[in-house]
Amino acid sequence: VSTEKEKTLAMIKPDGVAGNYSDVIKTAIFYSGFSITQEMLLELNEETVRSFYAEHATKSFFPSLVQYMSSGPVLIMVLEKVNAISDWRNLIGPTDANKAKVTHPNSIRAMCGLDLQRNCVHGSDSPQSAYREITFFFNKSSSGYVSRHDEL
Ligand code: DGI
Repeated sequence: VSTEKEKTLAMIKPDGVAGNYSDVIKTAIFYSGFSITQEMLLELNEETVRSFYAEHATKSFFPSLVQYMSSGPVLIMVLEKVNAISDWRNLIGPTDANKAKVTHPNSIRAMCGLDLQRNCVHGSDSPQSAYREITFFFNKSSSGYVSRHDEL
């Protein structure tokens, strides 16, 4: 665990935005010590989702995932704090919201997720994916990345 501030990409997915969970999730974000350094609400088109989730392109659930993620507005945020990546993953809980309700009842996915696919929120899973995902949506220099991070 480093003492250096870290950034991660967080997203409130279409079911979370449509279910009016944005405010309670942002409250949880602030209570947990994160700053939100960038934020935008947008609707992802299918091509953007395919590119964002390219690592899952061969999975059987991919067409369904693409349809779901492009079904309504999402709230994309850059979160910053020490240990942001793993702390945000811990706060959102396991991928399957139904499992989260049993094993991690205080997690965000337990609170507002519906099932394995409609799990309400996204979080980067490593420094490499945080860098890829933040620069996928936001300008590199406005995200505060310096050249050193380009080597991740
Ligand atoms: O990093 P995570 O979002 O926790 O999980 P992931 O990277 O393995 O999968 C990305 C998203 O794809 C996940 O949030 C929901 C969806 N997904 C993953 N596995 C399945 C799935 N959707 C369906 N329908 N079925 C799956 O097995």
